[in-house]
Amino acid sequence: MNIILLGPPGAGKGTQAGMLVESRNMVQLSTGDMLREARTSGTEMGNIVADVMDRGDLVTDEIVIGLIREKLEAGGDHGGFIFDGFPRTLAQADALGELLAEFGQGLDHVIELQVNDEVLVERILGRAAEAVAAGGTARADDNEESLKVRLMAYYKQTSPLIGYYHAKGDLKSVDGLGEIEAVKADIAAILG
Ligand code: B4P
Repeated sequence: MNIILLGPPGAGKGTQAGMLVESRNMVQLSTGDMLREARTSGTEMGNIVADVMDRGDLVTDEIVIGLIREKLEAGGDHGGFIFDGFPRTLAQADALGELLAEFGQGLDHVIELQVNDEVLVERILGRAAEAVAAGGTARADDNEESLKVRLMAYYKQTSPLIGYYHAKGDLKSVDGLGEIEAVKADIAAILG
């Protein structure tokens, strides 16, 4: 079973994907995590990625699609892929469809987590404050300025995917405002 978790920054995609890995032996493909790993590589590509992410903008389709291709090529024995934070543009969505076809796979569900901006801001700035309170550092893009850009990028470049997958009949929407366990139960009801 292959699924996409779609939603704005802080909607809980990463949180829910992590729990699906535990309960269903699925593999989480978080482009955010892959890009955070790339930025620590010290390569030219890593430096470009770091600047774009810190600003809150989207990294180029070419880089992100390349990262996903590598993961699909690696294959493995598991319960399917959770695409967490990918696709984020229509070009990425088209590329994912082509990649899955190339590897003889399909897409089973696209789950949209619905959360309003007020709560998203509260969660992300809350995560930043918690990290600092624990003696660590906040994620470089978990600040008010970058968050504004992240939300703009979501509404402009990613939200059109809701109509795209709705038209294909793949879209299911879940209220992402509830407690983490409540959101988990709603997703489990969709996956069966
Ligand atoms: P991501 O790493 O994907 O980060 P995100 O969208 O901000 O987070 P997510 O929705 O997973 O929220 P989380 O569960 O962590 O992207 C970061 C950046 O990478 C992007 O801005 C972009 O630059 C780049 N990027 C990534 N993918 C890309 C792509 N495909 N194309 C181009 N660029 C790309 O939850 C956030 C907080 O909320 C946590 O503290 C969590 O504990 C809390 N929370 C979650 N669910 C909750 C709930 N139900 N109730 C209360 N709190 C909850």
